[in-house]
Amino acid sequence: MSVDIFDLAQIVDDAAHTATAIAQLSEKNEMTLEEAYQVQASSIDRRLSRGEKRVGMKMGFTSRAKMVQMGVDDMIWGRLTDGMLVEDGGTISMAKYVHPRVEPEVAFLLNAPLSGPVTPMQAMAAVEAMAPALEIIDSRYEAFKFNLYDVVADNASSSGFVIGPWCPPDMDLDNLGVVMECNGRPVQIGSTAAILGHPGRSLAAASRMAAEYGETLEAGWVVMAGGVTEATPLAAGISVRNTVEGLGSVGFHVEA
Ligand code: OOG
Ligand code: MG
Repeated sequence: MSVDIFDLAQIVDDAAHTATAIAQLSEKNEMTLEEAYQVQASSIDRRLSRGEKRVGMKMGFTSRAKMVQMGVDDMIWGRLTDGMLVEDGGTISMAKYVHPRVEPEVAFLLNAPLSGPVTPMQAMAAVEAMAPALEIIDSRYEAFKFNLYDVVADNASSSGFVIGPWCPPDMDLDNLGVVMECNGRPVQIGSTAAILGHPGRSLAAASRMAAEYGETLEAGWVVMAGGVTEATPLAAGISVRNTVEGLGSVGFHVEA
């Protein structure tokens, strides 16, 4: 039996919108990867019809640490809207999330479109600026448990993203130290090398993978390269900061 894309899109969108955990879609629905991306696209259409704007794309499972933590071995991607943007230095409320986690990332700002298979060098040539970033992920599934199809349908757990100061793309990203602190204590430490050896490879993969579903990365879009380390659970009272060597830092605060 084939799955009802619109029904499933409504289920994941309602779960995100009302911060309510749901059972894994895969328990009752056998989805193909293509159908899972269709559910994702349709759930984002619901957000766009509520007035949100598409502003970019995020990559997932581009580091070994993330694959191991979540038990998924394939790279995935999700769609970013302006409704997910959290201001650098801003505050989020736990009430708006199911069970949020945070992970240190780097973000790219594009000044030219990217479409289809490109080399990391070609991908980096479309980069206007890069920034230290934090991603707030919040799987809508109970206990933060999912398989590949579930997580793709759930927009790759996208929930919030925070972008630090944009820097010109003249630093080599192949091995920059990354330290994520909670209330001043380092909780995750890594290197940008954890992202496929160089985050430019994640950007190239984003261009290739989006094209498989007919999408072009547009000039002006933000692309999140993926978590450098595993994610850390959030709780009220925590202030998070991610510092990327040479790029600066970005942070936010969590309240009840
Ligand atoms: C899925 C999203 C993965 C990343 O950076 O690897 C991701 C999840 O872990 O819930 O955002
Ligand atoms: Mg991420």
